[in-house]
Amino acid sequence: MSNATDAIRNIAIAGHGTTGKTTFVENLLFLTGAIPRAERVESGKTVSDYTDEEVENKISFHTSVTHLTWNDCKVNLLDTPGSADFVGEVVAAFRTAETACVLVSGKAGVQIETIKLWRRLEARERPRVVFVNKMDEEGADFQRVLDDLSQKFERRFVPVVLPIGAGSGYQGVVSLLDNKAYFKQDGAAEKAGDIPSDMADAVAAARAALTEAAAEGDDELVAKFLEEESLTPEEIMRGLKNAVRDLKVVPVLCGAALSTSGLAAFLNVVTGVCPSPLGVQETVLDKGDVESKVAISPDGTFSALCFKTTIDQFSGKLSFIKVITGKLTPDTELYNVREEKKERVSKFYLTQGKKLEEVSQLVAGDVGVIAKVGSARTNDSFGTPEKPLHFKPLALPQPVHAVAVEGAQKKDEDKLGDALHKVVEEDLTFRVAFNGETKETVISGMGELHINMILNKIREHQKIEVNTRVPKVAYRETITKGAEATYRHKKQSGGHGQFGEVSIKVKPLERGAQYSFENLIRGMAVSKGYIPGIEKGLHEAMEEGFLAGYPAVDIGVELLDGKEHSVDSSEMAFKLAAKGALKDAVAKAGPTLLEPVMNLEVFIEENYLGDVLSDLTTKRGRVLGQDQLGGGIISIHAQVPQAELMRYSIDLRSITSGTGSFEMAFDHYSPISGRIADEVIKAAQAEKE
Ligand SMILES: Nc1nc2c(ncn2[C@@H]2O[C@H](COP(=O)(O)OP(=O)(O)O)[C@@H](O)[C@H]2O)c(=O)[nH]1
Ligand SMILES: [Mg+2]
Repeated sequence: MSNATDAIRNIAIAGHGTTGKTTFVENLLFLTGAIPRAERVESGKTVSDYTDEEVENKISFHTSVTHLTWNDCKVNLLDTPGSADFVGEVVAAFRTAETACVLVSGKAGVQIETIKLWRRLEARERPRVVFVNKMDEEGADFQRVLDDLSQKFERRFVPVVLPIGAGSGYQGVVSLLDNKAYFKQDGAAEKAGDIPSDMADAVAAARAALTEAAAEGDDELVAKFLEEESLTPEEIMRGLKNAVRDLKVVPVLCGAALSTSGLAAFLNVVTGVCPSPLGVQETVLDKGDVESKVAISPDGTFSALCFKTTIDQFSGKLSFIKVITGKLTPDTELYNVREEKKERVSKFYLTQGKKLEEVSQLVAGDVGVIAKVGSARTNDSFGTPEKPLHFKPLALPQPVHAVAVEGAQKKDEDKLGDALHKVVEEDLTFRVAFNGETKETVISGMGELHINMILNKIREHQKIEVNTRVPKVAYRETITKGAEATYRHKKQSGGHGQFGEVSIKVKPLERGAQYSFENLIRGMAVSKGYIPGIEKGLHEAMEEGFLAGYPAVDIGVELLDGKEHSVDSSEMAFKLAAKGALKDAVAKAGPTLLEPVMNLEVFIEENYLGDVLSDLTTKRGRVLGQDQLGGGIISIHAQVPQAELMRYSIDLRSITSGTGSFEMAFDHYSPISGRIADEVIKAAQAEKE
């Protein structure tokens, strides 16, 4: 096997849940002799679904990395999870692989997650191929799926294989690239043979279409094709390679992964048509966030990016890296660019699922694992102190599901905190935050499944009980009109008294402006030395809130006047006077609560539209628009108060029988009044008591 960068192919295997990705990878490993036999997902023994939670649930939660050899190329396969709960793992795979293979079911065609991951691939401008799987299932229809793809996505889809039969009559595929038929053999590799005679016309037509598409990948070939109306097989390969790299063409294949069918043709496309890492541009962030590019190349000093971290009970911390320039050898000094720290790394590995295979070098473009590198975190760049390249980190979507957690027993709190922070190191879509306002530890992630997986793992490994509840909403308080107040703080107790008087004016500021302070006192009414005390008092009052104990925002304060006493005045007295003045002024200024409002995008199948919309209405949502994404899939844009979305992951699942999914991000704060505000204030008072 060649170790050269141009002989590597990194392929992310992505698709809607249960389209057969894990089975596909398993059978590719089997076909190429990397494993002696292919296991079924249901057995819990596949190479790429190996964690306890995957074995137990029979679905993929993590991206796992496997590799095989075909046509003298090293092919790295990154098997990704299909569920939106684990999108972070998918994004990491898309960042790492030069090509994505999108699996769709021959029966179901394009599904909701297919659309969502396609959009991510478009944003990354990643070359891709489509594999139409499960051609052996009743109802599978290659042409229908092809039409479905063309209708939903603005790309040119070109078949490079044709199925022989479908459903129970499915026998294998015809490869248009080498003009051979590959017949499926149950439990064994496919058998090459002649193209069935009744398919001659269909094959000729498909081959002509493929030739035309390939020609367009290369100006020279276009000219030749126009003249001679044909290309040699080598020319077709070359043209197709360019067309795929430039996103002019998306090759479409098909097969039945479960019976190792269609996989040889797929691997021929991977090695012959899909781009190698060599020369692919990686984005580097220079100082001041200026972006520049570095080409993947075996030349130069070693640099790499960490795209995934796992913490294994036995092997400790494993950092998955992709080498960008140079190579990693046992002599390489590893330098963590973020930490500005040198690290030792004596051993590194290739992975075959959970199996680690020690290697003596990792060359540019390859992916592997370095073990027990203390400072390494996902998104870290490694290089040399002389040339510390900081590769652009993965951009991950915002968490959509949050719960408040606490140890069932007080003594478990520290253990829980440590365990949660470990997860953060592994998983960039998972966050832990202590909310000082609500006094809650809030964890958030990409869905209920994601959060439950994490908590179950902690419960099991740490042997602690963890309680969860719906988190409190981080409300804010503000005013709606201007007002003035004067407050005198005066105490006469024994010897020294306390005296300070402050007159202020408050006015509402623009949303998001937070706070402003202006000292308008002319003359000497208050000594300069007391002004910091006044400001402190105002700050404290803003933090403590006026209605329900939430921080006040978007209030401008003008200090109009004040009085001091030559003996009894102090910074403390002015602080208390300022606090009192602000409280009195706010009470006259139409105080109101603000609630966070989220931007929501919901993806659903058409038949659930009515139910989803009416649910959004009961959640006080404002629907901004709908997009027909084609083929009965709709996306809805809406703005909805966060208070109503705390359990949306669960609600949407039940409304859409598990098919819907959504993304959301904070948008703005909006005033609330009436019954809803009263309830928030009442709840806050009850909490206080
Ligand atoms: N009939 C049929 N079933 C398949 C095929 N490929 C996968 N499956 C089954 O589909 C189910 C989901 O497969 P899995 O590989 O876990 O899908 P993933 O969620 O995309 O990784 C399993 O029961 C597989 O055995 C196929 O080509 N034909
Ligand atoms: Mg899977």
